[in-house]
Amino acid sequence: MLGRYQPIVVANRAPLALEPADVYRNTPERLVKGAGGLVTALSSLASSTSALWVAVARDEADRALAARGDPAELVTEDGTTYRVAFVEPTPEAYDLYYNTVSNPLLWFIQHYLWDLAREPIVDTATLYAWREGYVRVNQMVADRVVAEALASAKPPLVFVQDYQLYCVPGMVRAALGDVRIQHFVHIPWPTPQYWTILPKSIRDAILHGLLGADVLGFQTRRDVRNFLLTCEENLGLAVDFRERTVFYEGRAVWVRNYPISIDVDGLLAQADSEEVIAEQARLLSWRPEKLILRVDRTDLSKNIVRGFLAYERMLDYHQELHGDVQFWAYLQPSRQDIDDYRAYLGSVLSVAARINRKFSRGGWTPIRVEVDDVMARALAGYRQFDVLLVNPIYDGMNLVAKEGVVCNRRDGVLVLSENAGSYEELGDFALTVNPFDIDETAEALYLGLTMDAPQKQARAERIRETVRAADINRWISLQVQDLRDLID
Ligand code: GDG
Repeated sequence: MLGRYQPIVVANRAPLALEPADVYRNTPERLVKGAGGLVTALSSLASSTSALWVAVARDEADRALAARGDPAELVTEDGTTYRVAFVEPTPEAYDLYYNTVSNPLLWFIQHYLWDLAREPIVDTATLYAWREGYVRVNQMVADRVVAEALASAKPPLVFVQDYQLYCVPGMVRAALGDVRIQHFVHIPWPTPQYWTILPKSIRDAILHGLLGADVLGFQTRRDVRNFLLTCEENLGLAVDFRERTVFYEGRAVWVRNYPISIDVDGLLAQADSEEVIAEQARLLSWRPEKLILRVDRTDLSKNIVRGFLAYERMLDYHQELHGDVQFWAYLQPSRQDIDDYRAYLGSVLSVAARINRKFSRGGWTPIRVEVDDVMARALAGYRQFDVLLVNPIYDGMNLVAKEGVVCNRRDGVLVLSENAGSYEELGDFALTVNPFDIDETAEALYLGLTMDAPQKQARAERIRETVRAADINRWISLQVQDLRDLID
């Protein structure tokens, strides 16, 4: 079905990045594929159908790639070819679009992260950042999609990604009229009330923008329900909850959940690579008898500090575990140009240091924090954990939960927040927790560490089966299937 169409994938980030040559280390320039399931999934779509990828140039390295062609034909180290059309906003517009509106304003709203008694303060600067940053960059992206659609011999199929580009579907529809558009939101969709933090002009523009699509994809059923409610309550639109449809300007917009997943075979092959084997050897040189692991970006939504406080409680209650257990937090630095994020990483480090001062004895350190960005090290951790802690405050899906259990060699136990998207699929086989409750989390960590082998094996097996049955290819195929139903 896709062959009759020209797919256009639209995302903030290109699927690859340029790592410039380093004269001091004597390393050549590299074109590296972006990490994560989204790139993998959309890459298979993009390479099998010669899709075009429209992305925003974020920095000098992206601008250097943009200069290589329009669209640029780019071949990554592993031989995959991408066609990428970059839009190039001014650094000021990009900063307002990305660092003021998308992160933190929208990200904080969609993860319920604001401390509402104090923040956010909305003023004319917010409206300026929205207009001159977010809307402006969205318009540039939409214009580029429209130009490519008009230049194509085949009718376009537009796949827009995520919260940075909410206005794009409406803008593309305004220009092209009859065109098939799908938008997928990777992060949670909060309640209608929580959206009213934003000025009406902004929150309405977000809904009008999204409703330009034919199909709106979310991670979970809860997100779908919240979106339908938001359309009904905040815009007064007619909504059919059974059919999961919003009636908008004479069209029926389908709202569906497509839980994102992982490329199981690709991930397992990567976990067998030389690099991961070397990282595992390193890990085995220091690992204690019982290993608790977390792998996260240093994002406020990931709830890293409460994870440490829960572990501290567990050590308070269970002195017998002292010396035998270690909590390894493997953290990727994230958004360090935003003050709240820098401060958050500071609290993560200082809470870990306090707990280590409190309990360390002999050669034993209860928490090991590593802040780095080496995927092979995360995979080595996945292979080796006894308990994997995934306790986000709110999370769209959380792929670490899926990847970790699929790769693990010890039938390790997943401790999972009831507010992670993956809870809908994996909750029955994990030890689930309220992420705010550190006593409950402490108890779950303890249960996970002491669970008997048959029970651990049964739970891990059910998670592996669930993830295999709904892998990343299914995420894509469900979306394509719905578009096919819509077109036929
Ligand atoms: C957003 C939503 C949603 C791990 N270590 C390294 C590294 N990783 C990879 C993991 C995993 C990815 O990073 C993290 O994905 P998550 O899903 O856990 O979280 P977000 O980054 O917040 O992703 C989330 C997702 O989008 C997809 O829709 O599930 O809810 O928030 O794949 O393997 N990556 C790199 N270095 C590492 O050291 N580069």
